[in-house]
Amino acid sequence: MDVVTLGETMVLFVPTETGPLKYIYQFNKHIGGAESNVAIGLSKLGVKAGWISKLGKDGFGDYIESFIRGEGVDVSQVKRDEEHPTGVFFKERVEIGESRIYYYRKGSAASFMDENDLDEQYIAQAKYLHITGITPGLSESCFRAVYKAIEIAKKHNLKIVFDPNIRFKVWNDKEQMKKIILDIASKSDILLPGLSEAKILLELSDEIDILNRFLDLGPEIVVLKVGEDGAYLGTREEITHISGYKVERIVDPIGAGDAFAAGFLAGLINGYTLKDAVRLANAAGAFALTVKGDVEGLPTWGDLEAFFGNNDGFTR
Ligand code: KDG
Repeated sequence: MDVVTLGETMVLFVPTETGPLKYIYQFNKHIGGAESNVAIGLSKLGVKAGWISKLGKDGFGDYIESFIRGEGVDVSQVKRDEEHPTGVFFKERVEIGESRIYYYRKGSAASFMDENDLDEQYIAQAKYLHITGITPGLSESCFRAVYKAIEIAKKHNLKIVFDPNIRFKVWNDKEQMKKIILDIASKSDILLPGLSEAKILLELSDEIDILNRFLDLGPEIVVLKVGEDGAYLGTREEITHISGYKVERIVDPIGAGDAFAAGFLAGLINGYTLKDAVRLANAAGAFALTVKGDVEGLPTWGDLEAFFGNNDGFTR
């Protein structure tokens, strides 16, 4: 395994039409979970990825497990819980403004994950541990699982990749959320915050100040995502802005950060320079904006080659 990740994945119901949920009668079934989105994105780019989680022993759990396995991700570390259900969430698609999300995940099987669900040897053989700020907010036992995973990663010299992924709805206390997310950021090697969450976490607004403050916390690489303007890459040596790609019709921005993480890590694992890995990440993020679900837009190498104009133009 090149990358191991852990977190909750839920069944995602996407309305067939836009408008308030009150008036929506039909939904399409998808899956969504930041960490498995990244694992699927990596697998589509030929990177060996494993996802650690817990699902209910129910039809939704069967669906999620077989979908993720079908995308080539290793699911050998996914446990099934007889007593607690698989979580679900709904998107509300609007014509004006951003999609909203409604969770039905309290007491889900995944929220009962704990440190004993981690197999040290499984994590030890990977090169990167990918985690997000969602999992420690799910429950006290998930919090312990994340910190145990960090401890194992440090012991076995894995690089820790952390996406803060602020989700206010999973936290009871916002100050506690900030404290925990900043603490995990300080333990990570690669930090991938979005601009709006960085502003919340650091109470700063200037991109360069944000990058410097995050670098001071400890990570060797910080990539600050700034939407269609691309990203800022920060290391101890330099801070560079790398332009993004404009998408004519954004269908749904949710999941773009996960595609970005997958593109960036796939770039690093394939020996790209940091700047080129960010370019790849920007492109992968742009692909994710074009679909209603979280994972269906994640690109393959073929998609990226066509996007960068490296193919011969013959598609049939
Ligand atoms: O990044 C996309 C995620 O927000 C979505 O898949 C659901 O994992 C999810 C969450 O907890 O919000």
